[in-house]
Amino acid sequence: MHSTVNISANTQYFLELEEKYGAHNYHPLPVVLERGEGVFVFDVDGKRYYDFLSGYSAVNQGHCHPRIIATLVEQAQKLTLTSRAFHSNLLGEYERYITAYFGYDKVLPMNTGVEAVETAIKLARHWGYRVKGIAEDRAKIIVCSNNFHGRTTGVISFSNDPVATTDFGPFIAGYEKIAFNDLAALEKALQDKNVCGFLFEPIQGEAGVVVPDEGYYKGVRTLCSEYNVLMIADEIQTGLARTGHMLACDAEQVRPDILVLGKALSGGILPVSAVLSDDALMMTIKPGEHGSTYGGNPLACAVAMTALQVLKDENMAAQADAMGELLRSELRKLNSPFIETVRGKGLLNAIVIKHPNPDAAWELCLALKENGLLAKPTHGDKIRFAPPLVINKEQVLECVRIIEKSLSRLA
Ligand code: IF1
Repeated sequence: MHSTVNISANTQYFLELEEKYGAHNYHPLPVVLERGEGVFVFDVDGKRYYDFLSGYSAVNQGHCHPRIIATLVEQAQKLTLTSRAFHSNLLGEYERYITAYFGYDKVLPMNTGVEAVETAIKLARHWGYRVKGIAEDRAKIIVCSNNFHGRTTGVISFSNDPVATTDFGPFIAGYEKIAFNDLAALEKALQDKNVCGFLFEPIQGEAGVVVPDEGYYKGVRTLCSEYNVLMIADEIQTGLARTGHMLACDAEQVRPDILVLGKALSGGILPVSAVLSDDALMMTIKPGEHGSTYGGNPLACAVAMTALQVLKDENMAAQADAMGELLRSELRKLNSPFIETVRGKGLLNAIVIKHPNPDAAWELCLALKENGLLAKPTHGDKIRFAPPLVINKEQVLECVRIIEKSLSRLA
């Protein structure tokens, strides 16, 4: 069942450059992309692919969305960076826009996702000491096993993935892991009065798109309120229309105390992340206690406003919901002996491959690539299917045909 991988000399040239000059901290598919448009990306030989990864959900709005690019170009010609030593005419506008959009008093702008997670942790600890009254250095944050929140030494301190942590210690104390989707475990952990926050992904992405039971978000909300602990939702991957709602927590009308956003906040154009909360929390942070050179830069502010507006104007949450339902039902109809599970919400989906060959998921992704669809395996046997939210019905059906054809290569 070996997929023949066609690699042109042109492609090979770029693969070798990266191999020779870049750190080997990734194992990408052998495809070299040079252009993107909507749901499609094009390689250096001009071959077109459906993008079923969307930059790990950063490109929800579709590649090179014309309105977002127009904003980028326009603002780039005016002003890109002031640092936070000075004000800009866009920061306040953006802050008003995004706080109204999500319904919070304040926002703290950062760049990458993991920086926003670090920010949320610092905010929760500050609140723990300055409002809740936890004794110095005793604050604790509850997290879930198999979490993925990024790759700083701080954030990997509470990872249980040996690949992410081995030989990167020593780690930071103050975290307790509980099972995901387990309200009893959460209530037990909340008995400790030093707990200031519960940090979780509404759907676990890296773990293989693990969707919790209905009622989990409501249960988390109730318990966090009852025990005076901050509910911290990392919606970096699940937010911004990806799961069929603007935020995954919206599915249960639940409002976290701290909302963490990234990825699609710029539509895949710049690293833009944000932490939102109300004054009681955010006002515990004083000048000099936190920040970032690029955080809240005018280019990011302009791009993020358009990226958010596009999500609403193009009804992307409803689109993700409808196309997700279609994709999952069509995949289930394939009745493939090699697909053990089809799961997900909206357009954040995964299949679990069942095959005697442990490399089957990788082989399938190579076959998908040959047939014009890009997806990447995770943890050996899972493949994420998360196209840009602008995908339409005919395209979903075409993609399912590509998947069906590629599955036949596993036989
Ligand atoms: C990579 C995974 C996805 C995230 C959540 C924070 C971050 C991420 C819920 C950090 C980042 C990425 C990073 C990317 C792979 C990817 C990923 F497979 F690793 F888990 F999407 F599912 N919180 N997720 O998912 O954001 O600092 O990267 O901007 O290559 O590491 P970042």
